[in-house]
Amino acid sequence: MPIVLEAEPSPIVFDPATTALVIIDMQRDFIEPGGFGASLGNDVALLAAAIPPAMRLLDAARAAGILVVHTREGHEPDLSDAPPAKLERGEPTARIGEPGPMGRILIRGEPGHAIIPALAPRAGEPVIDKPGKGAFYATELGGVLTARDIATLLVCGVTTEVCVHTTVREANDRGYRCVVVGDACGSYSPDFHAAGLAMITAQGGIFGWVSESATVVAALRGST
Ligand code: TIU
Repeated sequence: MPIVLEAEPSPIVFDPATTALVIIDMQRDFIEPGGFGASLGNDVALLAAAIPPAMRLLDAARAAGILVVHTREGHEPDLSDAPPAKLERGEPTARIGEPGPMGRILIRGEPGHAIIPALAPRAGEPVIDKPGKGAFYATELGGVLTARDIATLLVCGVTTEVCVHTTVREANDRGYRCVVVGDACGSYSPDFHAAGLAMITAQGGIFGWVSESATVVAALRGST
């Protein structure tokens, strides 16, 4: 049954049967000290506020029976999928692939690469490993969504202006209606978080819609 969700810049009608919750990169490497995010000089504590709203969203999505997709940014241990342009970038305290307190930075299979326990994937929920910022580039995400006739994406995770934004831009160009759940997203920069959300809804919703976790949770509960 289609349901109406209050959102900016306008309400959006979506059918839970053709909707997926996509949780972007809620990994220890971004959220906890000693990982990739911290190596770039960020205060990782700024991402903590997104965790409880994302947990409530995940619970509601599971209860409503909608598809839940998790993504993880990271690379093969031999770095064969990490372009030099990414490896060489900036002046981090530890580069991708170097050892840290949670294992090698941003490498698949290392402790830091894991999704935080509070949002751990359940058996059967697709986990998309991505080498880039966007979740469609060089991944099977498009095929997963197409196979289930998904038309609308509820998107949350970290960081708002980097991997959430890149994924939403990719999805928008592929024809998906994207609802970014603002308080379930986090950024190392409050200013970029606010600007990132504003960019989604500007110009009549140039990349999609923005809503809040409580609004989405209430809508999903009403659908069951
Ligand atoms: N640095 C930063 O803000 N983000 C990333 O590098 N990746 C994600 O957003 N997942």
